[in-house]
This record gives sequence, C-alpha cells and structure tokens, in this order.
Amino acid sequence: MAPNGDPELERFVTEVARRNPGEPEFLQAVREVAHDVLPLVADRQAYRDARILERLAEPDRAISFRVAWVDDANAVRIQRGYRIQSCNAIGAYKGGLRFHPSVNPSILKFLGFEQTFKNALTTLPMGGAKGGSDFDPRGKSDGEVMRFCQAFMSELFRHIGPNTDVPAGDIGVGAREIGFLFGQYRRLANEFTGTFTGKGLAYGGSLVRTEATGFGCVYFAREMLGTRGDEIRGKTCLVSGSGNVAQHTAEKLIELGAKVVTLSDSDGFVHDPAGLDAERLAFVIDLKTRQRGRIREYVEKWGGTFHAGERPWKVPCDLAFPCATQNEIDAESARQLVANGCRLVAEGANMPSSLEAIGVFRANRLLFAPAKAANAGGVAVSGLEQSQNAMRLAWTREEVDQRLLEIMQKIHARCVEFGREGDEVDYLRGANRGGFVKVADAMLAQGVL
Ligand code: NDP
Ligand code: 2IT
Repeated sequence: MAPNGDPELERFVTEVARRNPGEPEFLQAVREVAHDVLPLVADRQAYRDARILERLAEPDRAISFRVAWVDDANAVRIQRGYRIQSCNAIGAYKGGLRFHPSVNPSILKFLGFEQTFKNALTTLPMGGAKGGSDFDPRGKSDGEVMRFCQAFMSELFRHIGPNTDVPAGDIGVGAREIGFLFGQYRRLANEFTGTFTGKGLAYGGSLVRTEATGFGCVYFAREMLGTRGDEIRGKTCLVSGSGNVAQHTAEKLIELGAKVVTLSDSDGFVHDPAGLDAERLAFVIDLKTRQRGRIREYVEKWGGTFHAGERPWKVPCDLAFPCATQNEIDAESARQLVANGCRLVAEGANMPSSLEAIGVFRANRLLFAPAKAANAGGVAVSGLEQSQNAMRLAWTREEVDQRLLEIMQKIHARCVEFGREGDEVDYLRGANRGGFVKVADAMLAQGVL
C-alpha cells in the first residue's frame, strides 16, 4: 500500500500532498481511501467530471482558535482549539473531539476524512467532522479541566448546533469532559438540545453509548469469523489501549468466552496469560476512569508482566484488537502477528495499522476489519442518541444494543457487497467503496459546492 506505482493514484496523492505540506497522517488516510476508490471513479464518468474525490480531500471548513485558561497556580495557559468540518453532504457534521498533546491539523483532518466514510457506512444521516485541542487532561485537576473545557466551548459553540455539527468524545474526552463541554454549550446557546453525544444518562445520554465502540467492534469481528464458520469463543485476544474503546472491547470479548491477555497505555503493555475476567476488568475500568492511574498498576494487583515502552503485538494470539491510537501497528508488528498465527485484526482505534502493515495483512489474507467499519458502532449509537433526543424519549439498553448489533451487521454486509473478490472479501476495499458511493451520490445530486 506504500507508493505502488499506479500513476493515477500517485498523481492524485502528489497533488493532495502539494496542497497539504507536512501532514503525513492526512495523506496516509487519503492514500488508503484513494487506493480503493480511484478504480471505481475511473469507471464512473459522473464521479470523475464532478471531481468528487478531489472535493472530499478538501474539508468544507477548518476552524482553528486560541483557548486561553488559568491553571491552579494562577498561571495563564494557551492552547489551540480546532474543528475540522469535513463533509455534510449526507447529514449534519458529526464526530468526536480529541484532547491530546499530539493533536494538530494533520491528525484532525485524517480523522475528519475517515469519519465521513465511517458515518456513511452506519446507514444514519451523519456528515463527517473532528476537532479537539493540544490540551493534555493528564495530571490536571477537575477544576483545570473544567476551566479549559469552558474556554474551549466559548469559541466552539458558535460553530455547532443540533442541525449543524454535533461533537462527541475521543481520546482524552470522556464523561467528565463531555459534561463540562455540554454545560458550557447549554449556557452560551441558551438551549437544551442534542448538540453533543456521549452525554451522561442524567442529561440526555443514551444507554450503551459508553460501550458502543467496543461492543460494535466485537460484533463486527464475530460476523467476519462467522463467514469462515468460526467464532469468538475460546480465542486468545490481544487488546491495546485501556481507555473507553479497549475496556468495552475486552468486556464483550470476555462475555463471549474469549481470553483477553493484554491491555496497554502509552507507558507500555501488561500481559496476563491467565486472561482478564469481569473482576479484573472492573479494576481496570475503575483505575482508568475514576483513579486516572497507569496500566502498570494492574500487575501489582493481579500479577502478569508489565513491558515498559512496548506494544503487545509480539504476544501470540488468535485475534488482535488495536484500540489505542493511529499507527500503533507497523510492518514489523504485522509480520509478528502473522508469524504467531493471528487470524483476524479488528481496528477499534482510528487508523491503528500503517499502510505497510495493511499490506502485510492483505498479502497474508488475514481477516482485516478496517477502522471505518469496525469502530463505527460508537458514532452509530451517537446517531441513536440524537434520534432519542429529537424524540425526547429514551430507549432501553436492550433496544439500543439490538439496533447497534443490526447496524454492525449491515455494515458487514455492505463491506461484503463492495469488497467481494471471488470467494474472498477485502473488507478494507468494501468499507472504502461502500462509504464513498453513498457520499458521492449525495454530492452528485446536490451539485458543485
Ligand atoms: P481514551 O482516551 O479513553 O483511551 C485512549 C487509550 O489509548 C489510552 O489507553 C491511552 O493511553 C492510549 N493512547 C492514546 N494515545 C496514545 C499514544 N500516542 N501512544 C500510545 N497509547 C496511546 O480514548 P478512546 O478509547 O475513546 O479512543 C481510542 C481510539 O479509538 C482512538 O483511536 C479513537 O479515535 C478511537 N475511537 C474512539 C471512539 C469512541 O467512541 N470513544 C469511537 C471510534 C474510534 P494513555 O492513557 O497513556 O494516554
Ligand atoms: O472516531 C469516532 O468515531 C468517535 N470518536 C466517535 C464520534 C461520535 O460522534 O460519536
């Protein structure tokens, strides 16, 4: 998947690179989609004439703003806030906010670009966006996080709204941050609407939204295994990360009878050969969401080993679920996974596999569930939260979970439809083409904008 000599692809990517210097993550995401979509565009004159792919590679709007706030020592701090509104051809902009020191325009543009296709795959009417800040919530007091969130929303609020742009969480933006952000939005806009998803249950949140990305990822993996007459039960699984997505991926895997032997954070990974159970997972969830501790503390309580500065991919497994961050699986890790007998990789995180790693998975015919399909359950339940808010009612846990399952099954079916190659399915191609066609047809119908 690295430069592969296809002149059309290279021409396209070179032009996007020229317009977006110094943005490697954005270019990586564009190359990955263009690789699969350009042959389809070549077959459809209308897509070519309307320059659909070129237009999608340019966000509708990229907003950047100063966020000044005062820390506990009374020092003034300055951060940068962003909202990238990528495409609203099929619905109001929708996508998470990320608070992490690494946040920059390249990362948010890749995430917004991916979100456009992911949201199209959910079958719900949602456009693509992403935003966030280089603010690091780690080590900050609740008061500092609140003041930062209020300062951030003081600018963002004018760009969002229930029919305009609906943010949610992502890395570093969980229940606490969403509460503070929504509170400030409600105050400034003087309205109580579903302008945020991932809200607390007390103020308009949906049941199962917290679990949705992880649960959806495992539902998708189960569908894939089903096509080969296989199942989750009894499989040894690697999960990376230990935040929202990792926690609930592990939860569903354990519930379905798999053995989860790793979790990680940016300090390293824990390996528990005995496998996590409900009690150990409850410890991790409390450690990460309430105590805001480090994953190495798991080993002090439950045993196993901690591997500082390393990622879990060298541990032998049947199934791998990267749920931390972009480019956490490089070519060497991919080869290690293959050599150790891994059969399936399902991306809970966004773009966790490098292009070279994807090349290794493709060459070895692994079941590879790309992020825009596998982790779409989170934004799908965000869409269901918007529906419930608009109706001013709340569905039961069973109802939301059943709808999530059905959406993941529909995404799987669309990947199969668009990715079938003889007896095999290229899920990445299926997801890229399946998402693209919906957005492209909506853009065609609406003229040149
Ligand atoms: P959280 O903030 O809850 O957890 C993030 C986890 O990833 C933490 O364990 C964190 O470790 C680790 N991590 C973050 N950055 C890095 C890094 N640069 N290197 C190594 N580890 C890192 O975020 P989420 O669980 O919500 O998000 C995880 C991934 O899932 C992201 O790619 C996100 O875009 C994606 N995603 C999230 C959805 C959601 O609904 N929340 C929906 C779809 C995708 P540490 O604590 O040390 O930083
Ligand atoms: O990457 C993602 O899909 C998310 N962070 C969730 C977005 C959302 O609007 O729920």
